[in-house]
Amino acid sequence: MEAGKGLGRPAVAISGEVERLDGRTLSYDEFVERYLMPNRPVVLTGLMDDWRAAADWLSPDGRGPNLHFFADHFGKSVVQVADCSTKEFTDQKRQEMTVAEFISYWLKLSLEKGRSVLCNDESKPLLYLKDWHFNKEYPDYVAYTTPPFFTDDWLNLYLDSHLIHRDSDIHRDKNEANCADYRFVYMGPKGTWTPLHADVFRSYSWSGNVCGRKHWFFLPPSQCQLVFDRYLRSSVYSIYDDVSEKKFPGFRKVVRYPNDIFYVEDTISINHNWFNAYNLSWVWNLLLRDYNVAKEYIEDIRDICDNFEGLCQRNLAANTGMNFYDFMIFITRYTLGNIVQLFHLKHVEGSLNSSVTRSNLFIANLISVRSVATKMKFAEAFTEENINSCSEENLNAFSDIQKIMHEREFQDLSSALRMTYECINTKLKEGSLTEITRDSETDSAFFDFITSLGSKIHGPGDLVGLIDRVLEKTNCSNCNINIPCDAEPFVV
Ligand SMILES: O=C(O)CCC(=O)C(=O)O
Repeated sequence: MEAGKGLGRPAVAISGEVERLDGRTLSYDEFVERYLMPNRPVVLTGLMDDWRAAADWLSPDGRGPNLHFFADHFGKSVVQVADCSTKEFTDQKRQEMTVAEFISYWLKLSLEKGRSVLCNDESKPLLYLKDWHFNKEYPDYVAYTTPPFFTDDWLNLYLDSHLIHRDSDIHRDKNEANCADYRFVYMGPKGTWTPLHADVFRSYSWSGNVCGRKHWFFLPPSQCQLVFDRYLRSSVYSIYDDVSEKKFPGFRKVVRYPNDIFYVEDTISINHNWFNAYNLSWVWNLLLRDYNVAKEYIEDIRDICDNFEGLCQRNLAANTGMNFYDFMIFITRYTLGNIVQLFHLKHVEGSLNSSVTRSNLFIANLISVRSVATKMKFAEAFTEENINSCSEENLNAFSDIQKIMHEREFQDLSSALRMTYECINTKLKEGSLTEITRDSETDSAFFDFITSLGSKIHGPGDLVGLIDRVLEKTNCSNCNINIPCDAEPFVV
């Protein structure tokens, strides 16, 4: 979308094209520079040819979805299905059903003739299977491999080994399927759609269409305010709607829909949400914004609360999916994982200079965390008093470096990081992979190294100090690595 002019008010103009190119001809460096860092959308082709899903999930003539295949192989899975005809709060109304039930609905629908696509009969449900954690449920099937451009994915790498919440009262009901990961399958008949939104944690999103075509509308950050109500709480639901000017005073659209807008088709797609060094700050900015809203909401009961901060954090976890302590644990472990990798490059492979590109990735990560942790220092949740009254589970999970290093879940994260960056490195064509072997001598050298840096992290300030000491010890303090920490996320 682009800004339009005229009638004295800025308008959301639906026009413009997203760049399109062959992903096989793009290097990782170019991808970072041209798309990831400036936060620019792109269509990359040629990256799904060897996916098993691209063969199994299509009908024999290759034109539509192979619905029977889903019913036969995955029919018992219980999934979330949205009814695109029914709004519920700010989203579409959802229900649970089995894949077999959904496929049977879809097959019946396909038999109906003459359905208009965008002006569908609103009295009938129009069902869209969403947010299916397919990969988690069927890991052995290996439906696809994530293209290397999208593998620097801190969110899913972390969730493969860690729970997002530590607090027992939060994690009982929240850690389950919803937080299992952010790798999804979406599938729906033509006409299904998703309301205007910004993604979870303001993460990046990639989507691979296994079957059919979708239209995407992207709203650049500079235009975001045009789709919100005057309190910046809710946004326009559907860009096709007649939007009330009273409710959304900024919204006026100038429509120039692409010619092929009506040719959307039955689709199956794989969608991941992910964040990394280039957009970590968006996650913190969102948490801080939502925290302030949550706090303001209960400010009048502050005086009668035993643990006001704890209540704010619980509400934040419930509303946003993560709270400040969850995030602190996450960035601490990510930091330690990156330090482990740097250490190995230095001590096992001999010198950082022999693997400059790879070490730059780890250093860039540390610099990004440092920048965010610097902002976090000022949050009320991290005052001495509030840290001391946060739960043991939370405190232990970010404070005791030695203990963390010995945990199985941390070691799994660390190995996953190594494999990920080796894979990115291969894409960078830096040279052959060097196997990192763990032996007791290296382990003890590493523990000496980490102990020399300090053994406790009592909050974001200590994390900043730790990163500074690592950068100093590895002679990277003056590395010239470009991490834009404050680009803005897109609304989709
Ligand atoms: O594919 C869709 O319908 C929307 C997916 C989505 O919401 C996203 O990836 O952000």
